[in-house]
Amino acid sequence: TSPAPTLEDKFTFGLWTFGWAAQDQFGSATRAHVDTVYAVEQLAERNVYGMTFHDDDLFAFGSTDAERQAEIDRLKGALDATGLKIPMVTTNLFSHPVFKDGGFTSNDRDVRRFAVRKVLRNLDLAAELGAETFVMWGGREGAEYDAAKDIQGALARYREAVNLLSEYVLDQGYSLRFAIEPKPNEPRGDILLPTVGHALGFIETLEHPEMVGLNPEVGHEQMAGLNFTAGIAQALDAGKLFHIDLNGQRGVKFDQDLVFGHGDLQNAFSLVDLLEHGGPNGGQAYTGPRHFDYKPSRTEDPEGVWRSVDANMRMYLLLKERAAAFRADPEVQEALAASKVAEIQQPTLNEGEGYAELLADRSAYEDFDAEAYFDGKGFGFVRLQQLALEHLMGAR
Ligand code: ASC
Ligand code: MN
Ligand code: MN
Ligand code: MN
Repeated sequence: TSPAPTLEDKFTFGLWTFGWAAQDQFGSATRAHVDTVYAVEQLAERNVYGMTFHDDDLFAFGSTDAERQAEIDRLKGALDATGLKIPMVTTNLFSHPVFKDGGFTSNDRDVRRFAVRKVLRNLDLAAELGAETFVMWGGREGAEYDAAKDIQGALARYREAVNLLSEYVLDQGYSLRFAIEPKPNEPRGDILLPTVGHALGFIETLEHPEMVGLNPEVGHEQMAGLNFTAGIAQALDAGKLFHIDLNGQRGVKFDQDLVFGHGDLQNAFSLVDLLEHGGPNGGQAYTGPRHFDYKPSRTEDPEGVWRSVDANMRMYLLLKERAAAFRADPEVQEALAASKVAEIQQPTLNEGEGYAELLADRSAYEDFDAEAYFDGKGFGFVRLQQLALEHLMGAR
């Protein structure tokens, strides 16, 4: 099968992904800078829906107003010519040395004021380009040393910044929502809001929690040893999956940013099933952009880079086909029923029942024979998982 991307798939890529020149901690760049207009043309040719960027991806930090505007105008020209969209914009508060101890949460107050101003300026640009989502990845918001950072103070400053930005968006009448991107570590030893769960808790402390959701990244949760699909299900349950960063990661190690599906393939399969179908019982699905935040490996030349762009979309579409086949298989439906996967949808209490009625129900406790109940019978989860993997492998 050869599924081909369409605009309805809503695939999007960061300018910094295929644009990465592949410099790393141990070696210099292996590829040249990718021109923005050329990139927009390449994406549009592939039926990619949109592109995203950090301010500093589009115009170098420290650009004059004229240089900045020239790059914005070149981008706009390319968007007009191709129809490509900019659904998300984000701010670089991590590359310049001034942000070495963070942006919103640097111990240095002048740095914090500069960081907030940099974001305010970028919000105007995001709104001008019609973006719906404004991502905040706080890569430098953190510490290496417990003695060096007042975490409660840093969270208070993070909150202060997001509250101010929310107020600005409301006052300007922009239709932007914020999406916080968790990451446990790298580049800092420990990053604030390290997982989906930490960020969900923080959002509830904000002045405008309704304006702030999440941009979880596959590899970032997996770096913490967590099940990404399960975290996404909780984000959907909370109504907070505003955006998503798809990529690949193999286990608990440095952030690999591999092509989507080139890491934990099983988890990628269950993720696509969740995003497309809302999980086994047709719960909340995801309708936003399928955004790839990966890095073409340092070994790749320009042709390899564009192949890796295609690979992300192809992996998603192949997994989508496999997930649909899994759901449609009568044997899977039978196995799901045998495993009582739908029974989780049934409330534990009867209609109108409270604890008094439950306490009065002798069949629930006094007459419930826990020893005899299953009488040696299991749930059959392994059979179900085997069926899932056989579909994933194209064996059914
Ligand atoms: C982002 C984002 C990340 C980082 C990383 C920068 O905006 O989502 O994960 O920046 O891609 O290299
Ligand atoms: Mn307000
Ligand atoms: Mn990453
Ligand atoms: Mn990301």
